[in-house]
Amino acid sequence: MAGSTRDLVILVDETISDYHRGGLEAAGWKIHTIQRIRNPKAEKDAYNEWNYSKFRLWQLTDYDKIIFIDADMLILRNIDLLFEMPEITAIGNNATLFNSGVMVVEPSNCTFQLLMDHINEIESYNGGDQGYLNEIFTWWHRIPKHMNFLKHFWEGDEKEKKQMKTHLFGADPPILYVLHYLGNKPWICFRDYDCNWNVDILQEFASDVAHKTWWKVHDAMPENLHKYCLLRSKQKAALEWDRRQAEKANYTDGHWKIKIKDKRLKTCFEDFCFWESMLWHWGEKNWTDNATSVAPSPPPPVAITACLSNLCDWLFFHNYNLLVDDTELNELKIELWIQQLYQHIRVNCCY
Ligand SMILES: [Mn+2]
Repeated sequence: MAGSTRDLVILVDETISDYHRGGLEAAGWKIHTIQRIRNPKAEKDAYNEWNYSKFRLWQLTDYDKIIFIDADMLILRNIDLLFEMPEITAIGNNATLFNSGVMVVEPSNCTFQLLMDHINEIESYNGGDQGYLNEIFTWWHRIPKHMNFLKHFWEGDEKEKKQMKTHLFGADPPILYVLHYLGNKPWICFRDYDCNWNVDILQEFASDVAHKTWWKVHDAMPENLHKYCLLRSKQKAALEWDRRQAEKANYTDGHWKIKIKDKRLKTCFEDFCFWESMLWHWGEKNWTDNATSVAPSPPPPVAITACLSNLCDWLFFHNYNLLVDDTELNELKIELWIQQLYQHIRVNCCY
């Protein structure tokens, strides 16, 4: 955290496991458990269902002032100077709206109550906490973009602008104070390149230089923390899925051709490690274009033996993951899940 001398407090809800809390503690964070706050205007299980939990910041009244930071940022230079600024201090997204990724906040139960009182009536322009907070805090203090610099190339960015941004993403010693990783995050990609390259709608977020900057920080972390950055089997399959789509579309950046050397590809920490099986049916049909696509045909009738004794646990585990871990549930993920289930039956049931 770039030499901050202040308390590092992290708000976690009940969805964060003891294992991961342990990792956060080992990294120097004080764990503060909160009750989630549901956004009443969000769809069930949508990405923004619980993001009003951020309002809990105003209940941290042990502190006079907080610099709130999103979880998808690198703090490259000390930002303690922001403690001199009042609520709300933030960077501008445009002429009138602030970005809620970095904010100076002054905890107050009264303000918290104000936020909660209008939760059913105020409409957020983007469906998230940012839109809501911009309705409440219409008078705010603008700081330079370097305090929350978005890893993003806008469509209208000229070549020089792109070069300038790339220079900022990679500068050593750093020029930016905070780098905000929009799009796919480096820790859910392979080390070899920014996986935003493999998805056309995410390519505006792709920057190998910014990606490398994150990995430099990762490698400088104590070794015992690296295990918290391993990839789940499901994620490996999803990455390979995207790579194959990019190959099929023959994207000219050619990142999909890179042979992955990241050791995390071969490291597994889950019960289910055979992620390749999740892709067995890849290319047989196109899930996105064919709404009538069906699950692969079920295996022959199973001689029910020991396999079923842990099947319930397995089902519960994966179903739970699917609902709780995923920010968006789509056909592909459900399909992968069904394939995993069949794989489990093939491996563990004797028929
Ligand atoms: Mn963010």
